[in-house]
Amino acid sequence: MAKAVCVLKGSGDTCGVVHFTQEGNVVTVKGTINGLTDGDHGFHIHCYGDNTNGCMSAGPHFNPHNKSHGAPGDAERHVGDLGNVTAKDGVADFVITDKVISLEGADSIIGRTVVVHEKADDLGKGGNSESLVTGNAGGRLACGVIGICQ
Ligand SMILES: [Cu+2]
Ligand SMILES: [Zn+2]
Repeated sequence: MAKAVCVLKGSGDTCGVVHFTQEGNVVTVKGTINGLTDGDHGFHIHCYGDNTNGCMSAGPHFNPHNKSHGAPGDAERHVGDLGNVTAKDGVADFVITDKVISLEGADSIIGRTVVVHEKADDLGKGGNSESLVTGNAGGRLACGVIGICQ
């Protein structure tokens, strides 16, 4: 079973850890993120495993098939579109399963970056052009590069 991990850090108080495990084509994403305002926060895999200029260097959403931004369950989505995580009392504790991201092959997310955002991801339904690119999820609170783990 393939496994990966990501430690999220940012310039503010937001931090967390996300674990990825893959069995067949199903990837389970299990994480805890602290220091969030209550409610939904966009949660994506961004293209580059580059944090040299903080979370901005991670580039846009991981999109190897040149699609528009969408919800995790949509056919039209970026590979990196994992929707939102929801915080309560400052903490988001979540388990997501997804068949579009992978820990191997052309759609592998290894060496790319997890980003948690300031605002909710509108899942491509915001009615403006930015919605189809970023989901209007706003600033990047914390991020980390996804690495192989034991
Ligand atoms: Cu993002
Ligand atoms: Zn996207």
